[in-house]
Amino acid sequence: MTVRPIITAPDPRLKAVSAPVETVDDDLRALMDDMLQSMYAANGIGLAAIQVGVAKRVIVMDLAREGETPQPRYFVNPELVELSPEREVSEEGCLSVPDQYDKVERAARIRARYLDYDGTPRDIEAEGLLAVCLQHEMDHLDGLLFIDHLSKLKRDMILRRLAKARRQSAAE
Ligand code: GNR
Ligand code: NI
Repeated sequence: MTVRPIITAPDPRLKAVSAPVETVDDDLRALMDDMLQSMYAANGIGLAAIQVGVAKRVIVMDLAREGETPQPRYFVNPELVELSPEREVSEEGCLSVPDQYDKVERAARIRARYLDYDGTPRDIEAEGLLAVCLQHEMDHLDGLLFIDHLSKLKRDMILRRLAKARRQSAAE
């Protein structure tokens, strides 16, 4: 297993629309294993394949808190089946927009279909953090970041802060 570097904005690869996976085989499971390790190494709770430069519709996630038993989840070719009309605002961050946070409004509850680690079709109903994270990750599969849900003013401010932080860490 390998920890892969995570791509950060404004890398144009993050805007790619990822392609559906044809078969869940050992090669894909090796990618999912690498993604999970990369996510843990970066202290994230979710990761989409495009964040490590692979344009496939694959997501890994673990919402267990530090000290709790790990609870890895894998979603291949996820599709939203239902979105609640009720919406909820929560604070989001993204490993591809490091150290920047803002409030995003999304559906409070969702239903989704996907293939699991073994390629078995599954259905999931989600609310709370799981619903937020799934919608955030599924956005990545369509080339969207959480900052794309903000006003242009806020988005540009975050991108400027990111560029500045990068300049400063490069100068050290
Ligand atoms: O680690 C992450 N935390 C997080 C917090 C609130 C809402 C969404 C997320 S996902 C993010 C990891 C990431 O960038 N996944 O794409
Ligand atoms: Ni993200």
